[in-house]
Amino acid sequence: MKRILFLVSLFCLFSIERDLFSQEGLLIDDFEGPITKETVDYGGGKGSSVEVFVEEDIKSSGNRSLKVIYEAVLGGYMWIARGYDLDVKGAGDWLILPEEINWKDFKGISFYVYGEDSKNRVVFDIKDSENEMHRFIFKDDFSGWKKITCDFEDFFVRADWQPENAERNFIIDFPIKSFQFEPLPEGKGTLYLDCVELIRK
Ligand SMILES: [Ca+2]
Ligand SMILES: [Ca+2]
Repeated sequence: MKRILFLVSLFCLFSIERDLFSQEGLLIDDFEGPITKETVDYGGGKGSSVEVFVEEDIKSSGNRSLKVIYEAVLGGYMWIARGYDLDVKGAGDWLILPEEINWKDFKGISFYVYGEDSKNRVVFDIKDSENEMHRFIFKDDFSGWKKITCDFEDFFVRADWQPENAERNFIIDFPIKSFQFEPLPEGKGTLYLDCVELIRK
């Protein structure tokens, strides 16, 4: 019996491994688990607000996506983050740990967004190993799913704010520990996010 259990777990491990590595990218977050205040680090300030939900009908991969309903007002800010070393510890729920990734094999990060052609601009920030935030911006100027591709060389250092403990050297230091989305003011709407992958070189 023990032997069968061992073989079954081995098979499961190989299956997960195969799914993670079968595509041209490395899937790091598919939002398949629960979406709550305990699993997503999100919030807003100075008048801006955001709520997150599980979405089971509109999804790009797997069975679920992350639904975001937001209102970004002038002077306000918000964030929707997943990854490690965040205030919400349960947001550290990637499919693979940052330190287990061979970052030198990858040239960027991509994700799927279900847009509504709102023309709103949306930030995608990554936080590097020294807590420095690097920024990429895309525009919701499409309807339905679109793959957004961000090469690491296209990120710029976030100028408006950095964490107090950030070591600011203007370089993306690996491993990246977390990512976060922020619809920029002014705008309101709904976005769905799914399938965050690293892009192979
Ligand atoms: Ca998914
Ligand atoms: Ca850095």
